[in-house]
Amino acid sequence: MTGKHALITGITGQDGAYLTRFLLAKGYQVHGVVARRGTDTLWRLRELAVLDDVEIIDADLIDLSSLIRALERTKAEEIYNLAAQSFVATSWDQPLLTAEVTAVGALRLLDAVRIVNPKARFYQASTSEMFGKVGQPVQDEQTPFCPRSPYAVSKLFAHWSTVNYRESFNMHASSGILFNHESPLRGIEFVSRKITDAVARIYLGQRKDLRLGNIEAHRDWGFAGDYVEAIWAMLQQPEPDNYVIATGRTTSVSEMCRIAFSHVGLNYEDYVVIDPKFYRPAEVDMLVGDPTKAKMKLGWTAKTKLDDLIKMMVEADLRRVRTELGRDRSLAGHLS
Ligand code: NDP
Ligand code: GDR
Repeated sequence: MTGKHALITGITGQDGAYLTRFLLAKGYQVHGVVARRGTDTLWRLRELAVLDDVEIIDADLIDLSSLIRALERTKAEEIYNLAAQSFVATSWDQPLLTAEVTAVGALRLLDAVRIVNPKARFYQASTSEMFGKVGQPVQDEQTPFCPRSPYAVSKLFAHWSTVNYRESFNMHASSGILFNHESPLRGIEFVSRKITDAVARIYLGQRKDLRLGNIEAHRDWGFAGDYVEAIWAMLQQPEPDNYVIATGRTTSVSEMCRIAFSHVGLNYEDYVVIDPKFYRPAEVDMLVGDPTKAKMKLGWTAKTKLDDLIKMMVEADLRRVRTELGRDRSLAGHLS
């Protein structure tokens, strides 16, 4: 048990929830930055049964003084910057908000760490989207960046800011270049969860079809529960660095549909409808990462196979939809 204090921004997101559970199991005291919202954003922490074990701190990546107060109060030795406007499609509709949170927000937090405790260890959630229009078939830490969305441009700013603070101020600031990772806690707007939720609803008679954009896009998909272990391992290294975290395999969106629908005995081609509304102004066609450095230096490899991940997600969505239907039926019973 470490007894260390960790501060997580983006604790209410998918990775925040898994990282919280992982750090608590290691004996950390976990503090989470939560931005003020009109709706309840704590459902993932509840679902993993960790909400009661963390300290929630009201702060926002847009507000420097709130970040300074959070760092002063928690005296965190490890800071994980997971917060972002993280949905690529939205970044074309809200490019300035995306830059403010995802790019400048990371710099604000780096600067707050520099002011409060420059000896603390810092993790930046970088992304394979920074590779964008890729120049080489498999991407590693040396691959040139070519971002294709306001989101990716913002993440690249945050990545270079992390490297710059490492080099300028000798801070232990690491950047994890993570490829796509999914789970039953994935937001419904991302394609994997959109598919598994639709599979559950179609199978249970709640929906007739699933409308998607470019199903020929390929991604290197892993399980979020595995990826947070790599995030933690980066901050345990003697020196800060950049690491690609990936499975090394790429799969198309259409193949993901095939796996998900076949889990309930359906053929995806009978249900998937292509809707140009979901095409992006500029697409990242194909990503596949080379995680060799992570294996050599962190001892990390992706454990969960894509088939098992998709089955886990379909099963979770079937449970959710059945619960929803049960609730609706009992409400209808009360009203009749
Ligand atoms: P999510 O979208 O699930 O979570 C994003 C988090 O950021 C949420 O907790 C959100 O809070 C928080 N947030 C948004 N704006 C602010 C703000 N202004 N101040 C404070 N918090 C804010 O993302 P994931 O968990 O999937 O990803 C975690 C990080 O890793 C993100 O930075 C993402 O860009 C990056 N990444 C993700 C990958 C993936 O495949 N999942 C791959 C590579 C990188 P709220 O709940 O209130 O909206
Ligand atoms: P991505 O994930 O953009 O890679 O970013 P997303 O699941 O949104 O898209 C993956 C691919 O699927 C194609 N696609 C669709 N996507 C969505 N969301 N909805 C659709 O209907 C649809 N149809 C086809 C997309 O065009 C794309 O090619 C995720 C986020 O978590 C980022 O924060 C993170 O940095 C990267 O992964 C790595």
